[in-house]
Amino acid sequence: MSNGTDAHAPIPTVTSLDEIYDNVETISAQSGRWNNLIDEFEKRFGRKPTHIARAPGRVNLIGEHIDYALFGVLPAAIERDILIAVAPSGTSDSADATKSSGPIQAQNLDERFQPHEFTAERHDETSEWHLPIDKTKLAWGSYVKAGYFGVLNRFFHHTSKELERPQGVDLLVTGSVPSGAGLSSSAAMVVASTLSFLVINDKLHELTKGNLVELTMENEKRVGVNSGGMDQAASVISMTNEALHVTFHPNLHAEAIALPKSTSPDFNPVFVIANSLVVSDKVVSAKTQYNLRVVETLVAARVLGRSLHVQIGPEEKPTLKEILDRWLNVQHGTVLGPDDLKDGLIRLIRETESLKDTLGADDGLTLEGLIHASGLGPREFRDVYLSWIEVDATHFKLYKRAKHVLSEALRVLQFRDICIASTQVAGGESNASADTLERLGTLMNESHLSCAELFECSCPELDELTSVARGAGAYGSRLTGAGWGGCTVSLVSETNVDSFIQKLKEAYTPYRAMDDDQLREVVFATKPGGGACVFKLD
Ligand code: NG1
Repeated sequence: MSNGTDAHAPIPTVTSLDEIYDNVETISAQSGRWNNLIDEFEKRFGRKPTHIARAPGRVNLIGEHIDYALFGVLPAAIERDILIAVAPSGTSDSADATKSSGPIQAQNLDERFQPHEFTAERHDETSEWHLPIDKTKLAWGSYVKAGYFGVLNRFFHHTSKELERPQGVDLLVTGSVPSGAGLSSSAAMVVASTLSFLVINDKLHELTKGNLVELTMENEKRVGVNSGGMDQAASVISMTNEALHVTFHPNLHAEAIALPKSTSPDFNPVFVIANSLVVSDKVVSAKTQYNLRVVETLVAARVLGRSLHVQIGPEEKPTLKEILDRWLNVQHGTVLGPDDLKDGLIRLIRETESLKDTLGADDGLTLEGLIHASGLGPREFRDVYLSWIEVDATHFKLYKRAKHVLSEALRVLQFRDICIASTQVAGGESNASADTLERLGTLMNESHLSCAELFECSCPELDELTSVARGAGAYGSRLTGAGWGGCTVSLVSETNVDSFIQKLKEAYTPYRAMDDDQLREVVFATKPGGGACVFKLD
């Protein structure tokens, strides 16, 4: 792991845009946006911001819905980001200031998003902070609250310095990551808001990048989605021009993966993001989609493990990766290397096939069947698998979900291998070829099919857009992010990017009436950008 992707590295504080964006065109395109944010902050709050927290969105190149099963994923940060300008506004002036946090005034440059004002309360100095977040609605302020809540409970709890009082903060947000589009605007919001509260309370230096990933994962759960750590890791740890292979078990680890390059633009891969324009509201649909998949994969892990005589305590809910490690007798805390992991996955996929009926085959198990297959009593089952998360389903498709997760985890390792092999240079020449792009593209296509048919997280528009993309010359195309709407990512040769985008415009009905500016908003080439940081203003 290079230093830059080290989860133990400090969170960067920068003082100029060239420490964030790596080329002159991007810096000049971005500086207007940054200056506008500073001017608007001053107009609204009567003074300049002291800092701007920045967190990028991400595109997941491959590895969908496997982070919460603790298998590695391969995302990259994109240049689109969330910026939050902040300044302290003092501590609480209430009669008993230790029971109430400083006031937060959160505004958004986008007028569609209403301002929010709130403070957190607690019963006394030793109790948890109370800051209600409505999990049934999607409100941008919830992400701000989630960041604040995490910082309060981590740093202003009785176990830390009791007498310190959290600062109030004025903040102004602007974002270029579309929401509900699978580019992780939610994680970018939570990372940027967490950074804002950390910096204003002088706590930034107390966390490493890895700590920030963990804290923001916890914070995001408070909004109602039991996400894995992919988005937070990509937003925090990414490095310009490199994708990240993020692994979660036994510890969070990020390995920089250089994407293949070729001296010929014909074989230089470019990733193009295209928004299906179907908005997928993960929070609202969590019971029947995202959170249901979390439960299905966890129960699948228990049923598989039990059938393979893996030891599982009655109160545990191990993930598929943990079951695989136990089945392979990997010592606790030991990292299973990529080749052993691949072999293990291939074997476990075989076992999953032979246990197809036990896992509910294609139609799934009823709740009764699920409880029976788990080997737990009804009450125990509910306590372990259903008491902490709300789901709504008549059938639970353990076989399909497990098969997707295990085969997708294998594809991530194969994608990584191709990137590593093709970027190993001989005499300074990178050796990406048509074959490299075809092999990567095939894995992306297989990933999409698996998401659509086994994990059932696609939708007709994403299926259409990926198929149009293949017809328009992409080597591979797949949904990216949680799915059920949102974006696709396609692998295209550099030479063909413009004609590819033009062909999408002609073939995907919602794009036909768009002018060039509108189209640029929804279809764009991207290259890996840098991770989150705090910009310090004078
Ligand atoms: P997006 O695309 O941001 O909704 C979600 C999860 C990820 C991961 C992907 C599916 C959040 C914040 N992120 O991503 O952890 O599970 O779905 O691969 O919920």
